Amino acid sequence: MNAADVLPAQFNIAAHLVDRHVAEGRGAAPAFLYEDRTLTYADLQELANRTGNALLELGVGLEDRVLMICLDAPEFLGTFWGAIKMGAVPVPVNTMMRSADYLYFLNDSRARVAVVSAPLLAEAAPALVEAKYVTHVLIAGGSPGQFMSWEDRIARASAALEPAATSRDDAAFWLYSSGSTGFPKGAVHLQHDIYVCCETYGRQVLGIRPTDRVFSAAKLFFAYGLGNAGYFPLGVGAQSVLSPHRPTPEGVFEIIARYRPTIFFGVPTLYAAMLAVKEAEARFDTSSLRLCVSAGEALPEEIYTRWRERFGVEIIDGIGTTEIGHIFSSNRPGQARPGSSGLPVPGYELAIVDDEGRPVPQGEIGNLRVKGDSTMAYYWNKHEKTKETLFGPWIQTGDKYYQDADGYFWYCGRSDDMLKVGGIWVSPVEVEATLIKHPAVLEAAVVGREDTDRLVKPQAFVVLKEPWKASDALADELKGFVKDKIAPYKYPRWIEFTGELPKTATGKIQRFKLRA
Ligand code: 3UK
Repeated sequence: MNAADVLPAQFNIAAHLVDRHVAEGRGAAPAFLYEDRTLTYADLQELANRTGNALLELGVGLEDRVLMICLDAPEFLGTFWGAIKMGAVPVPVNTMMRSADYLYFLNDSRARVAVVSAPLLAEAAPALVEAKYVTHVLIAGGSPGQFMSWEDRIARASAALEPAATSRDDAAFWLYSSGSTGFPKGAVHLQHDIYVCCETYGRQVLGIRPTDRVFSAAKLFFAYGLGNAGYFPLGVGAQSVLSPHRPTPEGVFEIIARYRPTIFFGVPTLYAAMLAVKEAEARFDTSSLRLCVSAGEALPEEIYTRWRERFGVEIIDGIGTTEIGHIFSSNRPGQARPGSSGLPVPGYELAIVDDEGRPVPQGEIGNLRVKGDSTMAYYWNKHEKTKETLFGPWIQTGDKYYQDADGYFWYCGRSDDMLKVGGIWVSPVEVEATLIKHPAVLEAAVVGREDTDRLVKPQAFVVLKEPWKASDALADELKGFVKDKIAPYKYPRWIEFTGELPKTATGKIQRFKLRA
């Protein structure tokens, strides 16, 4: 699908996904269920308009970035759609990050305004104060401290806002994507990208319809969650359940039983944890579900099978990336090939190529390339990374894949050292760099190791300095040390003390030897 063939030159995705429903008479229909509140499509429009006007009053203009450190809560909806509607560029970031990460996002994006959920303020505050380009900070859902209250500002702003006359190819939003080395890269997405995801995966694989109610355990700041809970429902006028809380297995079952969604989105680690809840099928009513979806990392066949046996509903696994926006290859309901990433989503083409970019014969492993019109325009201020990633209309994902004789795509690992842990990127290099800050650690190497559910978690090999001695207590201390310094989900689940690390002649750690 090419947006240029189906969309007018002037196009604003917020007008399309929010205003259109109100204009067509669906203003009273529920859009979001949040805690005990229901936000109708008219409420959503008012929230976006007020937030858009509040941003305009603070001097935000066309193309200016607005950094969002937001929970899945009304401030996320108002800021994301309000900013896009007035032609600014919202940049939602991972809410589990640390102050140093937020400072990087603020300075790299040069955001003029930041919107922050109050529970995240303690971690974000030092970065908000230090950031070079931020002029105003809005705090939502609690005491604003030294900053401004988001609620106050939007209450005083006008409820009427005309959409900016953006082009279908204007920047609409960014999402940061981390790599094995270097800082995260801002993937610049255009006004038409969300439209393409809605019309391809949303309509043609999920078959999402107005009567659906979705719940995504993956939060809105992930590309996966943003599509699942943020824009697929808006594409067709359906409903979405939002929760600001960390998705624990029991908590997720409770939300499913209470709000009765028809589609549930999770990641393999969560499905495994939910399967470990004893007698869940008797304790929680999951009968509302017509479909479950998994992405972020490959779904082991065992989890697919056990879930279907216990809950009577299928999990369809699909692969997406932040750069492509959402899922571009997926299993189809009723035709899943468990363990595979399914077939190309209509609107996308997939190719498997060698290191020179030549197609490999069917059945051979190579580099996955994808062509589709939801792909980012480029990485912000990272020209070299952009050139390594984009090849005309094609993008190389960094994944190794092969295609079987029936056309199904099978994941075979990464071409870099990056790990997917609970569906979220972890760079071994960052964990190693943190470990060696501990006084006991001389050298460290981090690799992925499969747990009992066949899901990858970080494992660290550590060489100690004299006179430190290996012990369980020291291993626990090192795990705690990492959790304390960087985003906690990155900590090594196992620590192996060793005398030396395998290295190349030039001193580079040979992670593949440790994996073996
Ligand atoms: C890996 C998978 C095997 C793969 C995402 C759905 O995960 C998403 O985006 P990210 O940018 O990571 C992308 C990378 O994750 N991966 C994702 N899904 C699968 N590997 N099977 C899968 N089903 O390495 C890919 O390159 O965090 C997922 C929708 C939107 C997304 N952005």
